[in-house]
Amino acid sequence: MAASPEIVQKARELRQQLRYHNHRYYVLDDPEISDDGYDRLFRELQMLETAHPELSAADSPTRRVGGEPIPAFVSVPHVVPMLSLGNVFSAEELHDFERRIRDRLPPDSRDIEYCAELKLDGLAISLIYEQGRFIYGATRGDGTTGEDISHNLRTIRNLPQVLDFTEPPALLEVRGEVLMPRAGFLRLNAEAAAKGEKVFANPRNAAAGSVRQLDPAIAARRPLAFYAYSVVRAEGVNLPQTQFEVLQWLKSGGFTLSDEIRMGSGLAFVEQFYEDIGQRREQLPFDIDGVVIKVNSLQKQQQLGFVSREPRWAVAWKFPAQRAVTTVEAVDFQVGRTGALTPVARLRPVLVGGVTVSNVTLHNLDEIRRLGLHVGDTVEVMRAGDVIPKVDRVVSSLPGAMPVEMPCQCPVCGSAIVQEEGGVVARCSGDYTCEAQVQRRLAHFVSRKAMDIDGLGERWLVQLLDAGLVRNSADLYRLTESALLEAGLEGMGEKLAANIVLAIAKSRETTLPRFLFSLGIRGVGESTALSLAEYFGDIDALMQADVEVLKQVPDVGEVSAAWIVGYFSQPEHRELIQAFRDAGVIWKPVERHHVQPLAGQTWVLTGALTVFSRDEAKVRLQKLGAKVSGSVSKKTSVVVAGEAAGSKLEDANRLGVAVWSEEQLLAMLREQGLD
Ligand code: 5U1
Repeated sequence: MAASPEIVQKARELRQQLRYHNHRYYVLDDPEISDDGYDRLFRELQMLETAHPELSAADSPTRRVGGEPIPAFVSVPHVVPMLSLGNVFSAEELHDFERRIRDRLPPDSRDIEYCAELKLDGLAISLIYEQGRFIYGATRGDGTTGEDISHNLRTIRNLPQVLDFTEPPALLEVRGEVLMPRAGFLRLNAEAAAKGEKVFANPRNAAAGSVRQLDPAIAARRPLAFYAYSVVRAEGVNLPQTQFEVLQWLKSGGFTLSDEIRMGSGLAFVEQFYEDIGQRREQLPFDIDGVVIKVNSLQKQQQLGFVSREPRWAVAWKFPAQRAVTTVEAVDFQVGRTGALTPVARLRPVLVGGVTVSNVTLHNLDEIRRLGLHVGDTVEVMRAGDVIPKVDRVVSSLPGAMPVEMPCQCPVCGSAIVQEEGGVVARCSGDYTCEAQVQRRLAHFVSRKAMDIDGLGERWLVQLLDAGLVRNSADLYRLTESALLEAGLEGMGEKLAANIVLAIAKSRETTLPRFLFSLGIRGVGESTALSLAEYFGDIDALMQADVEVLKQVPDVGEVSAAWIVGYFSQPEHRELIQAFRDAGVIWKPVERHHVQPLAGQTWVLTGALTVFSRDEAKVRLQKLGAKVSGSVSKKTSVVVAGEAAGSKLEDANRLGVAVWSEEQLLAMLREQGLD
């Protein structure tokens, strides 16, 4: 039976009430009704929607409990790249920022109006709406491609599923931050601790961990909130002319904004905002790590444009690093996947900016010498925003404090330690007999940029190794659900086992660059793996290459060429590659640039580029056969001069070398299909 107008109205009211109480609970952490009261409203709406399915709107709060788990994350390209923000750390640097803006704007527009916002310490995401309906949302990823996390975003209570505009834009792309308000984070951690589960280090990690779940039911239980901060695409609507007004427009469409958004002219206004927020930072409902200052006029923003993947018209003014003093109780040595030993200071636990810090990496012996650090020293630890905490300085040493010595034997396997690279790097010689190296290699193999096997964290890898189910990465492809279940691994269940086996199976079809990177060959990072794949086209040719041939590959020098040859000359590595093939690991043919229109040419990149970083432009030029050099000579074919190009541009002009703008470079790359 169709719902009567009264029932339709009742359902609408219930939805509005539930949205309001969600906002009070999850965003403001200031609930007005009891949990029971909320449940009653929720059940009443659920009953109406069950009796009258036509009432069950896609944006109903009853839909926010999480749907089916997804099998894996899907990559989505960002039509407008997700850029990062430049940082300033002082009023002087802020003045430099404004000076750079003034130099680029016409003299009649010198009085700059700013929109001042909070720098939220969450996870940047992008949301797409069509005709006012939420279609999908993605993480930032590398700025060009992110991951579709729509299934989790649909569970966030204050993220609008349907926009409140009477005439919604045909297309709208909104950017903002997913975060976990502090109160919800403390509650979540208290519940986890009571159950003996792992707690999150800080709200940012908790938010990031929640939206990167395959199962949306998990995100639905986490107190997440979304705060919008910009519109990057809007079709079928006339946007207001300023950032401040755009934000108010977003609010009218149903998005949550922080209450701390101000508009004003001149740097005195900005400095006042920074001081004010800095003083009230602890009272805000969520963590922030600074303020964001944006030129308010969208027209001026357009005039100013971008440089080195950062807008010229906006900057983050970060709060100073937070500091605390504690003592070094011990210095241990961790063994990495290539055997390198990293000293780690074990500290008396101390709170630094809301996070308990008890271990910090000391990187290498040089760093220990630079700090003059001993066991037992009192040290100052600092942490800036999401930056990993570090020991900043030694405050005092006790007389006779123990100097830190590099061990002679591996702390894990007992093999001899060898000193390399001028005594800075110490390495365990145990190789495959060292459990730590084997475990770290496996962790690298499954990691996102390598074979991207989701759900196989260190917790499982340790257990798989301990149970003897795997000895190397190829063994992963022999794992079965029954083997995982029968091995009695702690916390393993049928669903998890099925997910792990599925994720491993999915990774079988990969690309050659990913596969080469996943092998963990010394000197073969992501970009070298790509260069090797493109140069050789298949792994057999690479395995046969000698040092001289390898040196021809862009990015490969004498030392890494020797490491690559060394790797493939070991029989166990050749057997490993065969084991992958036997297990059905395959890669698509590599798109090789057979036609190398720039072969024989030498290019120089100088100044800042706006669309690609210099490294990205370099890889593309190399694909087209060019050699990319750091200095200009008569033999240079082209100098690409970006923003603020200096002496190299002068050299090019003096020597009569062709000078290209970034636009010319982009047009050429576009023609070659490399944009
Ligand atoms: N409030 C705010 N945070 N935030 C972060 N605005 C803002 N804008 C950003 C970022 C990364 O970027 C655009 C200006 C590019």
